[in-house]
Amino acid sequence: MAAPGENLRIDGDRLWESIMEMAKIGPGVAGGNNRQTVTDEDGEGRALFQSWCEAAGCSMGLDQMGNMFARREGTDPEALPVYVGSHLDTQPTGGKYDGVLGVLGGLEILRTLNDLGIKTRHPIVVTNFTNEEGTRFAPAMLSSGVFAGVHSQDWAYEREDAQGKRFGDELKRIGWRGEEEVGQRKMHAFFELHIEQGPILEAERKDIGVVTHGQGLSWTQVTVTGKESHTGSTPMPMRKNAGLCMARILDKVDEIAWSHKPHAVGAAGHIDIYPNSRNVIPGKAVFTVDFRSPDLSVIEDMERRLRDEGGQIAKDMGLEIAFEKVGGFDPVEFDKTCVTAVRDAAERLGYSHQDIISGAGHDACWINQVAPTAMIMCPCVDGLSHNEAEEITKDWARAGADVLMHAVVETAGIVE
Ligand code: HGY
Ligand code: MN
Ligand code: MN
Repeated sequence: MAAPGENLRIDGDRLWESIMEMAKIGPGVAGGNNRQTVTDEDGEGRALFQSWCEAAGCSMGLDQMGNMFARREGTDPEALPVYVGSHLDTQPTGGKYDGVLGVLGGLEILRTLNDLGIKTRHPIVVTNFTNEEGTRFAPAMLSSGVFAGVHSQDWAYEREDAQGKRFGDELKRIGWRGEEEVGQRKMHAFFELHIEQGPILEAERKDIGVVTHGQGLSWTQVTVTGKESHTGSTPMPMRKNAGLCMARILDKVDEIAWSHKPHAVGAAGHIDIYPNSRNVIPGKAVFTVDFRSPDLSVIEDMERRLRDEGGQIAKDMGLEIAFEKVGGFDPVEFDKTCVTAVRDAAERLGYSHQDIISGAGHDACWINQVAPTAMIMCPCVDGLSHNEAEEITKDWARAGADVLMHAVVETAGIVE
């Protein structure tokens, strides 16, 4: 005799169609997406998501960071809701699935429960967190961080993009700043479905990643100041080349990360050189070093070596250097009960699965500080993400959303 809901499965075609529909908003130039946070495209994507949620009978909450909360009522209005979601904003050369799979996977749960007339005791709330990517406004996971009390809202509103625009102004400009105070909502649990963004699950031929931990992240913005001068007439010994200093430090970053192999990683994705003119020795370089590891002591060692050894490189070249911590979070261990619900769901549904540590940061990493939290991952082709060529299969999406639904519904409690 099947247990209640044991044969519950989502509609994989409907989920896939919704993902493809969302992908039409803020298209990239190579088949992916450029739907950066609090841009007009982000606003359009939000409107589409809201229309789908309302069509599914949800009420929509919106807080002062633009976080969206689509609520499906439970039979016990006093019961704390089970939250499920991720983010709809993308990288400038992002894929169609990063974040979107988790938000629309949550919506697909509600659509399936509606189709089958299934009631749950706890309400279920599907969530879109604003600015998970941190590409336009650092840091990443900005709004889930405010929700979890890690950042103040005022500080978040003051974040500026490369054009000097403030996050708070842009959120208001696109019309998605709600009135609800951020972080007042209490959660019974939170689940996030996300593509792995790495190669492990595909290589191991596993449908499902049961995410037990998230590695920690550190973003240090480095500013090197030299002296602009003519690339032709300035003798080599007289040069104060900020670009060369940055290059030597980035080589050092690579060496530092390798010194903690196999798990630590390090690189700089954001690099600005000034004045960036073909015949001017760069007078200034500003870049963000991204270090990650599952081990906090390793992150701290990498940060220390960057400041010590990077500082020495600048000193030896006679240049000024400044370091500013602009983002980060400690390694995360997810809630064992929620993780078990994920693992049991994969087992029950007959999907191959393995435990995994998340290499990327996610909103769940902050929400884990205020509610029992777990994540589900699906593979992605060649482990590629933050690239317009990011790809998953419909079967992987379906499997991930099936497991998400079982973990959420089991936690929310089916009412016959
Ligand atoms: O940076 C991250 O890990 C996430 O993709 N924002
Ligand atoms: Mn993401
Ligand atoms: Mn991402």
